[in-house]
Amino acid sequence: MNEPSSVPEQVDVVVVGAGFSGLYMLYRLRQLGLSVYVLDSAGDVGGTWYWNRYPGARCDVPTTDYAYSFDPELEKAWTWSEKYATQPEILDYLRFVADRYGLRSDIEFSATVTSARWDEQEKRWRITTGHGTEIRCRYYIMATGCLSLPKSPDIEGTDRFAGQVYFTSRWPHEGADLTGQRVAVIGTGSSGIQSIPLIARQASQLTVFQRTANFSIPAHNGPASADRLKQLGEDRDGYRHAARWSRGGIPMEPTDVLGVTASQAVRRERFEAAWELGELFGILNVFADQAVNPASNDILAEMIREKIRSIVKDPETAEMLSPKGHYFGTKRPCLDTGYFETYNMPHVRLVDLRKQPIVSITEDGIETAGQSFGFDAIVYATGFDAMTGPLVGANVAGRDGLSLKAKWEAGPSAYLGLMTAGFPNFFMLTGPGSPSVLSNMTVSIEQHVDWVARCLKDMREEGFETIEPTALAESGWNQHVQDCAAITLLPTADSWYMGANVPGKPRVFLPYIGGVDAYRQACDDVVEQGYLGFRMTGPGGDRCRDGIIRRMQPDVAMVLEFLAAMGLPPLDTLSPADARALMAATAATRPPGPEVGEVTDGVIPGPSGDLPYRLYRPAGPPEGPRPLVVYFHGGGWVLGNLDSDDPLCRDLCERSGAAVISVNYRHAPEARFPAAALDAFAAVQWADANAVELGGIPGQLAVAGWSAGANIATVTCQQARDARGPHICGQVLICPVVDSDMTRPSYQENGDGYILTTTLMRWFWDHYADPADRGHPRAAPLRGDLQGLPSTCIVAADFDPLRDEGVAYARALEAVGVPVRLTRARGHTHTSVTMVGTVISGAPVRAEIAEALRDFFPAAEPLEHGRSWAMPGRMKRPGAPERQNRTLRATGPRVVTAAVVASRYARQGAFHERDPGRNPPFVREK
Ligand code: N01
Repeated sequence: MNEPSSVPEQVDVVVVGAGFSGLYMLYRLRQLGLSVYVLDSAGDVGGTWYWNRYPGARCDVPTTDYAYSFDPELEKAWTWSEKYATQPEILDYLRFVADRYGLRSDIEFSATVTSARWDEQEKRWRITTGHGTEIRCRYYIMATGCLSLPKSPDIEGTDRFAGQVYFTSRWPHEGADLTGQRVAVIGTGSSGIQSIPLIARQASQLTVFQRTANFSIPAHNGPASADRLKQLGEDRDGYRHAARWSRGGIPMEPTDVLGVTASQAVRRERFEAAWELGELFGILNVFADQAVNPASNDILAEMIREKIRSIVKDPETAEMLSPKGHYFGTKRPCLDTGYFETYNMPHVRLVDLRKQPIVSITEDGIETAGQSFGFDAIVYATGFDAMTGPLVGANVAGRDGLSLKAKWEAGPSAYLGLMTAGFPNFFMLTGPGSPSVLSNMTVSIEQHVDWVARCLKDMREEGFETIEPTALAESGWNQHVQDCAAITLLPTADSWYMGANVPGKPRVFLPYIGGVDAYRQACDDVVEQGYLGFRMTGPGGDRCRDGIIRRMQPDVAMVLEFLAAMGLPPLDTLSPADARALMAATAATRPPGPEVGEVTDGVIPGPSGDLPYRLYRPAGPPEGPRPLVVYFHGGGWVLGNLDSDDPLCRDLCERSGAAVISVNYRHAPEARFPAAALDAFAAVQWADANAVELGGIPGQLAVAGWSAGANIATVTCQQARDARGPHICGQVLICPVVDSDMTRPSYQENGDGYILTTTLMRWFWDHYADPADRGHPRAAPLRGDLQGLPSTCIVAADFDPLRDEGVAYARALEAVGVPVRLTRARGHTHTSVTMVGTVISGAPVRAEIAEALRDFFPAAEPLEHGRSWAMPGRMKRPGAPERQNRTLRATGPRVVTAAVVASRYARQGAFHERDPGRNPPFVREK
């Protein structure tokens, strides 16, 4: 095998693991001229493919893509025999690679690392092996894989069984002959689903113990896809490039088709095509919104369940095998060969552990609630302590003896999934916070290895010897990883992605779901920005450019990209009329916002003519009057109308339970300052006087507004205070304009590139107010008297030029004793929080706004007149507003247009509103 003849005392780099990542890391480091020593507890190369030898073990990414791409000659030299290669063939491939590049001479097999300790004095790692040797190295790299540490089966009595015990993850090298035996398999993840059909061929009786039914589609294994081979043959480099810059690590055009809006025929056609294709990334790409929209996901899941019912003859067994209780794709889906068909065999039986849990493993079998089973062999296919297990279990101690296990007690924390603060020169390949298990592993591995190799080369060239991420950069990346997950359905499942399969493991979404392409870009950007977020030291000095590489919410970034791609003219280059037309056209294509109980349009008398209003009444109980919120739309006093903020008003109404009356006002330049402010005050006076007729509770009135609407909302509060009425309980100011000073830092930081620009803001001011008026408190309320204003909720968005004036207003209000709730819209722009139905990450901010609104209003018994409120018209008094009962529901064409826009977003993952309070909760049976 040509292994090393002796263990070196000191090398540049120690790598642990000789699987796909460790072998390529060794190859790349050698190219840099570094001395490397690789340790692996296995008897040969292969990593996961060395250990997972159970019958039926195969890759489930097509072999055309599940291979190294760094050397075209290697690709020419190896031909895969099947679309999905078996474990022996993949192991042969890795042996072939090791031999071809002479890698074994730097690999010690059957060598377990027992501890690794950073020596701050020497700036070296001290690695101790099970053989008692110590190796010192500058860099320590864990290439230990994501699914390499088997989970110990958390089942009572596992050591009592007297028969044969097998683990799929540690299958005997000599194989296991189960011919004629009574066999139990526990677990129906990928390993169980791949092995069960083959075990069934040998066993005389097979009983499968299933806790969670899993989604699986047929692999349709056979020769490698002719289409992929053709593409590779014609343009190998182009194909590999496309893979590297794809979402999942396989070239694939993401679909635009939304499950919720596609016709039955289109849904069926797309699904059947994916079923026939037999590729994971195909079934994950049936609908653009399946990972984010529960309704779309249900459509797909039900089509898979139909297939299961059509394959499995016994209806009761079919029902048990039909996954329920988790969305498709939120636990890793499987590819199988004859899995569901296996249950049609007379000697195969399925036990549903939800109904009949295991009480204990006994000496001769398994005892479940109500039934005992006798077995000759038990196979545990119970999975892994995924992603973090192999790292925290490796006894790694960084600076000041800090152990990785202790640092990650509440969940992993890593910058780019590559390094973690406090552990200098310690790298993880495919670590938590990198795409790894959500991608084609080989592509992600090559990217990580290439990045680390480049980093070490750059350090050497610039005279640095240590590298370590900063706490700020690390926490920023962790946040980004969680933000990306939060806009999808994945965190809703009890999956190993969430650490939920291991009792006591913290629940944190472990991999990065933003995509291989987005991740690669982030890593490249870090380098481009002088290793942003890393501290490097050495003879070359001490260098640290601290910062966060991705601060924007992922769906906000997608919206910005989308808008940039549309190439719309900047509003400030248009006439007000054209700008209004453009706004209206854009608004017509949005998702419509949630249904509410009732929407009525009407007009109220303003100081200079009628003002249109739209009243939103929440659905559902309690019947009777509600607190009333008078809302003013945004648009820089120039743009906007009742339609422009309609989805937001629906959302506020539905979330807060208050009735919302959105009132239009005169716009500039036709009606300049202070027309808008005067109209707003008149509207609030009128709403207060007509609260009962509007279905409001007298005395429970708040104001709200976004942007310039927030400006006139708070000016109204100042006016109401001065006029000693009406009484306003609270004000919600979303990204408000409260000052005309455009020199605050947020203007410098965010004045360009985030929709509301400095130029546009200037355009608004120029249309609205003469320079002499811009300091007037009715234009710049921050400069007014703030004493005695009502409780206030202010939303300040990170990427908003108006951020700092919003914060300044909050501080000024606090200073005079006004209760203030300052809500930071983390990673948002001036407009994104209001993009209901498109920007999912805005939902928690709007939930906070709704909570603030509820807090404004004293809990009150419904008033007597409440009973008759629900019957519109009954309460109408002379002069009271006409209730038109025109309910604006999402109409067909509107939904379709909105869907077209939304699908563009959805291509990249975002689309449908979802937040924890809104998902239909599953009843967990565990
Ligand atoms: O493990 P799993 P796996 N009592 O965790 C059940 C990759 N892989 O080895 O879902 C009863 O998916 C558990 O039930 P539940 C692939 O990424 C790839 O199968 O927790 N049951 C589940 O059914 C895959 O996702 C390939 O309710 C218990 C099963 O055991 C990952 O590895 C092949 C239990 C474990 O499923 C892991 O797959 C194989 C208990 N106490 C694996 N504890 C390829 O094709 C656990 N279970 C490339």
